Amino acid sequence: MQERVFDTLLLSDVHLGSDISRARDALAVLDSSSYRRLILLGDIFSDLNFGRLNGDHWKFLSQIRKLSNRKRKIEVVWVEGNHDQGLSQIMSHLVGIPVYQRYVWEYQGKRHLAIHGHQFDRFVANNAFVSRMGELLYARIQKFDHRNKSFSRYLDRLNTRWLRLEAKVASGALAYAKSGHIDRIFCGHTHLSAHLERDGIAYYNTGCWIDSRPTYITIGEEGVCIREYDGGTHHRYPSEEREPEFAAPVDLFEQAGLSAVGVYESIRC
Ligand SMILES: [Mn+2]
Repeated sequence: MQERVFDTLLLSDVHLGSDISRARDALAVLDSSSYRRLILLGDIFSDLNFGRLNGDHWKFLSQIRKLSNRKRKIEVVWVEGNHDQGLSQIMSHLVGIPVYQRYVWEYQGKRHLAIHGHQFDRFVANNAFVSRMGELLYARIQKFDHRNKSFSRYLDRLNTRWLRLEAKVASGALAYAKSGHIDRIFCGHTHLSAHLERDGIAYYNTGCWIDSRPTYITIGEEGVCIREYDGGTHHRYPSEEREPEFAAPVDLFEQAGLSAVGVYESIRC
């Protein structure tokens, strides 16, 4: 049987450098799937401290570098997340792949856009200080939660729920896609995989790799699939459709330095 080759595989929020990063499992997915394009959709790093990377984290980075070798004919793209910000120069040198603020491509006549999603999260965008405090607190709790990390994982879910990130990001992303003639928009950032459609535009969230249910997305002949990694067996994960709570105003994008007028093209960092 011929191996299935996806047009694109997307994953986000691996948080290399965090104790609960599932870098080894993410690497297993990269190694066991075939794809023409790989999009690392932001927050691949947890922070800028390279001293926190362990062996698995370095293996993940080194595999990304290998995949980007021209002989492999795979287009590898890094889309900057809020935790990756400022890493674009280092990444293009260390790993040898281009870093984008947003990335646009076409497949089967549909325009696809990949953007991390923090741009639609007003809490992060407008309260950088408060957000930083939350991160520091979370890092501290992680440090003291050695045993099985269950509390950190629980807190991670609770935290995103509490911020209502998912609804904000989904509704902001859908509005953003609409104003730029995009058919499918892909985000990370919320750590919760999701799929919803509005006005003929599809929003997908890639989820994360620091949780008990790590997920990634494939795009191919059969369409878009949110897949759950389960120790070697890759389950298709039923997508949940939820109504976004409110629409983000277009000037939010302007504030974030993302023009919401015209037909979107990719933006390099
Ligand atoms: Mn993020």
